[in-house]
Amino acid sequence: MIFRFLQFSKATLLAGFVISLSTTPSHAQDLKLWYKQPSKQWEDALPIGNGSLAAMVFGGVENERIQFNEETLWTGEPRSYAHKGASQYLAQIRTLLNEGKQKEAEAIASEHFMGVPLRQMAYQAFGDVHIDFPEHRNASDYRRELDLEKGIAQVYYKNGNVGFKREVFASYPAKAIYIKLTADQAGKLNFAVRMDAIHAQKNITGHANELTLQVKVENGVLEGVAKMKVVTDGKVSHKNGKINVENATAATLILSAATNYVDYQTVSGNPAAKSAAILKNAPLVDKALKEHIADHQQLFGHFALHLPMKANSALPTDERLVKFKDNPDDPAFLALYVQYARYLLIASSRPGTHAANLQGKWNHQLKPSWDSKYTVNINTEMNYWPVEMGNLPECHQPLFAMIADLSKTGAAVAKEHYNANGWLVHHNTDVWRGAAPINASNHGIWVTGGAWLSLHLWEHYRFTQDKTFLEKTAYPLMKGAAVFFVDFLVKDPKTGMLISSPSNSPENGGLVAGPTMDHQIIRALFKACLESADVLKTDQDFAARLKKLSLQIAPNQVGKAGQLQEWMTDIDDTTSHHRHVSHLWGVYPGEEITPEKTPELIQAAKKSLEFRGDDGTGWSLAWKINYWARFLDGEHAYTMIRKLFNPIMDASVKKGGGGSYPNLFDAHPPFQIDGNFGGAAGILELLAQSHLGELHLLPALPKALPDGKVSGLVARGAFEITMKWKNGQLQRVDVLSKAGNPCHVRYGSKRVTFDTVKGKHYKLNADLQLQ
Ligand code: FUC
Repeated sequence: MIFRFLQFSKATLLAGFVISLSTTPSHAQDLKLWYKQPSKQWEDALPIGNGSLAAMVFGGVENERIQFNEETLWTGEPRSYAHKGASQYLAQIRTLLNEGKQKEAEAIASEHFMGVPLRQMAYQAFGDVHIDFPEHRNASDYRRELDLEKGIAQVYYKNGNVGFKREVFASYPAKAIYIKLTADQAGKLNFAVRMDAIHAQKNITGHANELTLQVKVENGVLEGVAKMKVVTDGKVSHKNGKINVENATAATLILSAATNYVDYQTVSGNPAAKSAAILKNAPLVDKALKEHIADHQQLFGHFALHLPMKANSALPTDERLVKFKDNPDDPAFLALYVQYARYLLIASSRPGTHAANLQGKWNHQLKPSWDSKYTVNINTEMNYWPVEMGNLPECHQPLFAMIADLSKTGAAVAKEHYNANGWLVHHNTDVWRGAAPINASNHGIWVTGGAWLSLHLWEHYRFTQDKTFLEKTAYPLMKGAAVFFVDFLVKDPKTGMLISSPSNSPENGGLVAGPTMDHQIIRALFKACLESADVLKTDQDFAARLKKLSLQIAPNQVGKAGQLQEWMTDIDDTTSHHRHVSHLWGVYPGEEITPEKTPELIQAAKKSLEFRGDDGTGWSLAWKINYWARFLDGEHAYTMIRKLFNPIMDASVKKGGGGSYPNLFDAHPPFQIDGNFGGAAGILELLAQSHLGELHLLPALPKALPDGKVSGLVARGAFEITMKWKNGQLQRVDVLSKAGNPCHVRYGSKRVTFDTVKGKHYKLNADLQLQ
């Protein structure tokens, strides 16, 4: 059958095309990742996403591959992972730990205390779109790029004397992925398109200008349907699940995908109807592109960071990454890295979608590393570190929706495992909102996942000052998390202090009574609840109780090697280079250990970090950037940034320390997106810190960043900072007060305080004098 879908006037199309088909960067300060060759591996391909759909664009000449995901395609089924009757063993486990019988405690816990099943479920790749251009064997002037400002992946090249262009974007308003193909000479575009998947259970059908890919996961109840329609001015024919387009000037492929997942308890959705409805409602590409760019820029454009371009800044991104290793004088690369993280958040975490998982939403495997789920003993939280400072508070919303679900599944686990009120989450969760301990008792029993997540609600309030959010959403969830610890904390027979037992210092040292990190998190949660109760003028008795309990929780301790103790007893191995440095949580993202207020503890924390060393997995390096920023040591933070930017050009190499792949995805290795977000947060912490109730400007500026300008950087108290610095010195700053709070500003040893009116700007000079 032959169809003809007229969509464009050829004249307009060609005119627009010639201008944008350029093989050299228009100006290299552009917020673009760009390359002179197609992807050789998945970690070269460029990510796009609209929160629920994600895709990797490979940019091959003769064969384009667009590997895509839909966020709800996971293995498994709705279920509670709680272990019935586990709480009967709690006292015994605690006693064994008190008696120093760790192995026995772990053995009992393995048998009676772990989630059922023991492992959580896996996020799944969905499918691939393959576009074949068999005639394109003479490519020249090749360039592919990811335009962070517009949210579009593009490919340009010439085949003979005909220019070809591909624009690929994932639209949040249209809920679909668009692949627009154009030739700069009329009728020269010929290609075949098909869909495929790596699932054993799959079915590919087509008719007229549409293809349908159905998949079903191997181990679970979820199935997905992806649909693709071709809109073109060329001749369309369909055969054997493949669509051929001939003699076109332009063609757009519109892709939708959906599953039967409705929520963590419900799988009664109709994926075929959902994806058909998306396609039916999808606007034509010109309108969709316009709406997409507006939608993307309305978030992306809230923040800008300008750091100077240097000799290497104009290089393609992969070459620039390699060069950075020995010649890190490329400040603009840090700005690109921060903006890439913001781009990735917009692409993977939009209101109404799920929280960004271990790989954001980008996964090409059925057995991804760590199932590409949510590890909440660092990784999931790290994903959201730059979201408030980077002026993307909307992108925090999916995490809050997940926390709301977890407060329910976690309440069942609190009852079943600890006979406690409130809710908790252990070290992992998945799309089914598992909250019970998983994998192994020596690291799966870690009780402060929900508490740490809850602090994100508090941070959102601190940055936005949104009292309705605090009252309706944040405080009830935070309170539930705190209630759990009121019941759970137990007296340490040796010190008489309250401790968290059983738990562990994430993935280091096995099951213990009273890891330092837990106590820091619980104190922070109690403090957040106290302050919330104060703001909301509610729950005074509960607040008083938390205050009293806080003072009884085991404090931070300095050990014999001068280190901050990771546990209750002074047993830290000072030769260990373990990737987790969890006991420094109170330095970052916590704030109870600070240079001014607790100088001895900050010294001890630094000592601990020095013992651990500068190496680590991607996320570990990223966390260390933030630690050094909070130590106000910009030089050491910059050393860590260099390590995070360590080029890892071959993704099959899984050994060794972390770094960055050619597409700047963080390498654990393997790929894990947390480092992208943690690294960006660390760079922002060098420019401003606001956790201590004042806007501390340029608190840890490294020598490598002497000049720069930032705008739209958000600080707690709902202030938006625009500032410029030169030769390492602040030039001027403009503070926009979004909530009318009093403003305390600090720069070096200078400090100023002034009242503000909501919506007004306040300009200060380098001496912090109001202008
Ligand atoms: C924790 C870390 C690992 C990895 C995994 C996803 O288990 O210890 O390094 O990041 O999460």
